[in-house]
Amino acid sequence: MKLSRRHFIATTSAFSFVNFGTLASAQTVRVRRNFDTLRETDDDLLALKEGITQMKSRSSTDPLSWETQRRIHANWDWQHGGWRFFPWHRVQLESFEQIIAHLTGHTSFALPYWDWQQSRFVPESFFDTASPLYINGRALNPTVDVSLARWGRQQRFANLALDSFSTFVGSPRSSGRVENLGHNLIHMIVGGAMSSAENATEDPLFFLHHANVDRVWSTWHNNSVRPYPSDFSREAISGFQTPNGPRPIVFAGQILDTVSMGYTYDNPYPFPVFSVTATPPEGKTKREKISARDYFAMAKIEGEPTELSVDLPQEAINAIREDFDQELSIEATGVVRYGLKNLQSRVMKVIASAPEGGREGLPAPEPVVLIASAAFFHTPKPGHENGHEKHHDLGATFAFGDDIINLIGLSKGPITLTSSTIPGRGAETDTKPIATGLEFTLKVTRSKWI
Ligand SMILES: [Cu+2]
Repeated sequence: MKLSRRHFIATTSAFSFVNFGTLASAQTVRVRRNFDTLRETDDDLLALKEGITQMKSRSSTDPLSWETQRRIHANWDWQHGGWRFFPWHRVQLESFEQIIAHLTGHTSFALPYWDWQQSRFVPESFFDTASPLYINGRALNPTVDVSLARWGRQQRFANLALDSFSTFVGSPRSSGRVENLGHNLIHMIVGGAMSSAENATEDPLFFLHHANVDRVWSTWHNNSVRPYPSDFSREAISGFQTPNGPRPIVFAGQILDTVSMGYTYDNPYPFPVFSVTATPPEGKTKREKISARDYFAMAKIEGEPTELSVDLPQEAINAIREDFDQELSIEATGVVRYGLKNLQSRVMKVIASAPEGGREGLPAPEPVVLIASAAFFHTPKPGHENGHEKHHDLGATFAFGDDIINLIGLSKGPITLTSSTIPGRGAETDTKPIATGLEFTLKVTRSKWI
């Protein structure tokens, strides 16, 4: 296995790491494979089942037990709702792999992944009640198509291959698209233990789901060089158990490439990529940027609202309506936030709409859904709501671009972003969570064909 240049950059960045602890050397790269391609007699599948059985038979206080896995994940360490999501779970899965390898003697064990983008259905063997992969209480059954969580259905969800760091990974305290749209929705659709952060790892499917999430990150990372903020690289991940005892601290910057953790994937994640290149007019070949302007706006909060609204800046809208052709492009990143109280089993949603309707007597254009993110978080323990690290709300990052130019161009009056929450299965319907933030940064770029 040849080390890529990226790998070299990633592991030799500006700050120094304490040590590489148990990180594997590049000579022993294991391959994580698609669960659907495994046969019943494959070593990885046999070891997975055998290892889970052994972990379950260990006492709950044993560091290598199944219950210890649950406790580690239940412990709030900002592993959800922010950019620690990817590195935290990467270390979690690799520690889990070490335990399975140790307990079963299958030292090259690589965790299979469940590709919910292509497979769409949970593999049948997870519903065999005699299998260690089974758990009672899931909401879905083998016939439920999880395509609801697929990104390929809408262009907005499918530009992941082009997404910036903040859109894809998120910020320290707001989740990115992969967590919102891929990860959270699958947790909710699978249901049962999977629907809460406290119990999720009790379902063996958790590990295969997260292996696919990890594969998505790996694919995005390998697609092109993307700068990671240095604060992200310095995120310290700890709290895991390995066969050799507690795992030493790992920094996110050390594990940007899976090879540094000793594994890779059989195939990259199949990003759906839409071509959005406009056709140039006769005789022109490319667009030249003339100017770009940034706008920032945030919703005013009064009292305890359950919905928030904020308008796109009128100046930006006017510019787009005047030049409703190919000369403008827009790009925006925003964050929506809600208090945790009553948020369980709800979906945070932001829509863009034109409340005054269509221009020149046209019907009002359809509102555009900018995000619909299932809330997946850790419930604060009673009495710990005001702990030193308060996590009283949950934020999700959303993005929009040229896809709402039609909404702007075909309507009159303001364009309003509105946040709300919609109840999912098992949600309280008479008590709504409190909105704590809605804001965005918008860049309008003017260009001409040359
Ligand atoms: Cu998790």
